[in-house]
Amino acid sequence: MIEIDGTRWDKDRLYKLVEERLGGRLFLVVSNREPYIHTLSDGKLVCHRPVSGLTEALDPVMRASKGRWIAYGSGDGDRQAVDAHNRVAVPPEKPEYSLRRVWLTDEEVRGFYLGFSNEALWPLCHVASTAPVFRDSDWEHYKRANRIFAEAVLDEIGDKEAVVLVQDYHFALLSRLLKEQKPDLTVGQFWHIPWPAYDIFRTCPWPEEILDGLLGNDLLGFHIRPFCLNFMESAKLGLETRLDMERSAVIRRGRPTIVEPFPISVDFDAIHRQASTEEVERKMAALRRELDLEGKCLGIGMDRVDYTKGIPHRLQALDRFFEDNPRYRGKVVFVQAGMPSRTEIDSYRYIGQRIEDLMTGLNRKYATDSWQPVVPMTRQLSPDELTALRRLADFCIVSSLHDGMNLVAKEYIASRTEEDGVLLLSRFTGAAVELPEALLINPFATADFAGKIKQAIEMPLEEQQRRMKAMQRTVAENNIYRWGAAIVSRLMSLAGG
Ligand code: GDG
Repeated sequence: MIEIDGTRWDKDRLYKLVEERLGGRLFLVVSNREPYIHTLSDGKLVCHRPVSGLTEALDPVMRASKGRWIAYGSGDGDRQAVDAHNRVAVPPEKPEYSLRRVWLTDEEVRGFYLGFSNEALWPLCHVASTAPVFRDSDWEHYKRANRIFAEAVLDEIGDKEAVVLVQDYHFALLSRLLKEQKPDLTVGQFWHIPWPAYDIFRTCPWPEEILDGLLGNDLLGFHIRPFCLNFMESAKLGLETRLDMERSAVIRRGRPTIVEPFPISVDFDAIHRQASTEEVERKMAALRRELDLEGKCLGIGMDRVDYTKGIPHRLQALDRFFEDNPRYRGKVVFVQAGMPSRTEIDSYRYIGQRIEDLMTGLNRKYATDSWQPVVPMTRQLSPDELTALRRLADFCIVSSLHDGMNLVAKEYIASRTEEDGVLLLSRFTGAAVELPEALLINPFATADFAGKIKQAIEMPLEEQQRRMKAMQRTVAENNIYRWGAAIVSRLMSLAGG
């Protein structure tokens, strides 16, 4: 459980917490994606910072700890930017910590990242009607990549006392590998996606290895309690372990792994501030013209194109809504924004095609000369344009079939400077646990879902504001820095700090 106090957390407070609690230990973060990436543009090295809430949250932790971040070097300029130890000091404008890059061959990336991580573990954990693909060769690459990362982490640590925080499902085996070499390390891991029930999990051909790998951690975090309980049950049924429910721990060979929820979030204040800037207002005016929104109600969906996000289900519900409510034809516009992702994988190309077909079908069925019900927006939108869309939208649909947390929902809430707007949120997201004031939907129940779209459009302003204000309080208080503070301080307490 989160043990830090409930008052507002920000970058500076998180920085101080790390300074006070870390002592002389080295702090390391491991993730597949890097916080800074170097690319070559006309032969010149350019450094970018990919937009990511996780990088924002861990940035103060890394700056305060002067630590090391270990990640896969994916940029075409990455090798040129590092020193002989594969390190580069970041942030480039004012270096405060060090990024250690790990190199993987194209074949290793295919097997480890696209293969086992995203074609096996991702569908396995999401139980989203897309069958996992378990290839022996992907598993071999996954094990190998975990070993490559472990070697880099151990090389960085040397004989120092250290605390390691591992990110996500790409590294189920890493913590055990670290602990085998250095039993005194303190290692924690945050698993950003759900954990399924044991009956589902055991369809994986290597359940023992994965469970044992994760039990190399001193601390294992999930977004919400049900995922922790699923994991604990898998550990109990799948391995020789003992559960200590009072401590929320799994004991394996006498050593405990504490399993606790840490609901991730967004930088509420930063999004809220950005939403009020003139630049965002200019983008709003441009989008209003582009979409011809005068006198119309706007709904948005904004997701990575992924079969877990329930995008076809929302389009079917919209179809049903226009079918049942002809008077709203010509009056409601739905923008489906979102970048294609993982397109090297067949199931992602199929879902992209299915979404396109459904949108074309809807527009063919209802569009008139002057109105189109669904507007696909697949172009790369700038952060200002994304915020402008969120501010313009009278309602936002998040219809995941299963989702660890879902940050799109929290970003919509943080962007609502007028404290209005309606969030339709799938019951099957982690976010639904924290946001009961949203209009909760079951994406599979099309008729009910369509009814909720109508309810959103017709919701009186007063009710919108009552719900939105409550959700804003929740997200502002439980922001990304509170998540960072909770997980880092829990890890430090296990390290004895
Ligand atoms: C995993 C878990 C968990 C989306 N479309 C565009 C775009 N986005 C941004 C959103 C948001 C992020 O991507 C998506 O975050 P989510 O949390 O919704 O989903 P996943 O990517 O599946 O993340 C999830 C998360 O990890 C954190 O732990 O919440 O449950 O699945 O920030 O705004 N950004 C841009 N263009 C887009 O078209 N630039």
